[in-house]
Amino acid sequence: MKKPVCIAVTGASGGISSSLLFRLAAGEMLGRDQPLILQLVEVSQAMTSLAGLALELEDCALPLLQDIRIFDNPEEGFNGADYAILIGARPRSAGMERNDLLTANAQIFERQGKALNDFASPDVKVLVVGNPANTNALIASRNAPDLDPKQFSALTRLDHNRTKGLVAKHLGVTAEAVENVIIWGNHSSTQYPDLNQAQAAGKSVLNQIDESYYHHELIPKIQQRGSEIIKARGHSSAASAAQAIIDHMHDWALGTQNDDIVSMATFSDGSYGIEKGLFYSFPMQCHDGVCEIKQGLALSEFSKARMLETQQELMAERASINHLLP
Ligand code: NAX
Repeated sequence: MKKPVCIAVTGASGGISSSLLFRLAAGEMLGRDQPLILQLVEVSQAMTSLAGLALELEDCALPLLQDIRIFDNPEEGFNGADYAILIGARPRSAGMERNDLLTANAQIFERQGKALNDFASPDVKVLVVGNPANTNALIASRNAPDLDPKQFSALTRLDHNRTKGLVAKHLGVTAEAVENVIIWGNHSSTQYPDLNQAQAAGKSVLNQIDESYYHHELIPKIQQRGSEIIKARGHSSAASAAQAIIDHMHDWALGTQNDDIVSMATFSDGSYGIEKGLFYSFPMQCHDGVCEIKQGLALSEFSKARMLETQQELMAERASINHLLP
């Protein structure tokens, strides 16, 4: 029997977590031979409902789940964490400006970054989901000076999976047959879904779809998919976000298959001319618990312009909270 790993999850009684936690505890993220301990973190007002969720998890009698611990603070919640999934964030309320939202979240992710630095495993792998996810990851990482920025990431796998699904539907193949799509940049409407490397059933996707459809319909559809879902169901994505979290952490921990590319927002080391230090979504490959940016991909002028646009948005986000960074 393997040694149990400790997984910390914030926002644990929210919409995404209600889809995520049962699957995670069943072994879908790290494999059905990996025992785990869940450390669930919420704000104090949500502790009663979190306690209820913990009872339900217990009642599943899942063979891998060794313990469930609940906390109203990240310092205890992150203690000894091998994995940290940061879902809880301040949502935008009526009348709140974009900068107010960034500042409110900066306070949350500053404290969580410090808590990870001081209490988590020195090898902790951190995924930020709560929006604005890329900039929240930047803030958490900057507040964790003892951890490598590469231990932090933000979720763009949902955008990646959406791209695969929409391309597959358009071409009449299964999503599994679509490989090597790339999301560049921010998890926002400026993200750039890039199909230049994409293959469907082994053939170039761009040779099979009309360029005008790709540029003028498919890209905006992927960029606006989150809003489309909110409009349709009255809540933001939950089950699909949970799936993306499982995929992201699974690939990080256990590796990407074959030569597949996945999308993750990671610390920019300047690859592809992207501003160093931003958390920017790149094409990634993972082996033995380490993810690296896939190098050497040719970029069209169209791609370069889109990549710059989403970089500029991330730089503006960083500028608005720069005074709060250590
Ligand atoms: P919910 O509002 O259902 O749940 C959020 C939970 O977080 C609440 O229970 C709240 O009490 C808790 N929380 C807030 N601040 C906290 C803190 N400081 N510590 C611990 N818990 C805290 O939202 P949900 O639908 O679960 O979405 C969560 C976040 O994910 C949102 O910011 C959302 O915008 C973001 N998303 C990001 C996605 C991505 O791809 N990066 C996709 C899905 C989602 O939209």
